[in-house]
Amino acid sequence: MTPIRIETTLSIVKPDGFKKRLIGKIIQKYEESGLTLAAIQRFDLTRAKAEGFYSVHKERPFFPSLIEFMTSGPVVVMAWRGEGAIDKVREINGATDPKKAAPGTIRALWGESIQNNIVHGSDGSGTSKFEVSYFFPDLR
Ligand code: IDP
Ligand code: MG
Repeated sequence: MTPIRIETTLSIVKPDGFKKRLIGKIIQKYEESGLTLAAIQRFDLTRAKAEGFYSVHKERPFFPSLIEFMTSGPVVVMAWRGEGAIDKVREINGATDPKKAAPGTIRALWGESIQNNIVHGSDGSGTSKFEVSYFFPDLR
């Protein structure tokens, strides 16, 4: 039997998702997948906070625009916990580009562009640890 791996991963409802009032629908999708909410908070990200979060992308051409976008309105940051939580959240979110995202995923349903794609999800166990503690340093 494969051992059960309980993970905690970070999801963000980005400013486009917040403006479209999708918070409830997004939470419902994660809950229906069996994941459990471990932390949630609304933030108005400062430029510095957004830049630190996306620092792996700082040399990419889209970085300035991404920071503009992420600071354009409130976000809702959540930690979700459960078996295989990292992959589950990324599956529910769908591919980065909404046009390439599988039908029924959050990005396919509501995303408008490769940048304005409604949600974030951590991409691995290293990044999830960094990202969860970046927003929820006291979570255990
Ligand atoms: P991910 O969110 O699916 O993990 P990443 O490649 O890590 O995708 O990119 C982080 C975020 O940067 C994306 O979710 C999206 O908002 C934005 N982004 C990624 N690639 C592009 C691009 O080519 N043009 C504009 N924005 C992009
Ligand atoms: Mg990523």
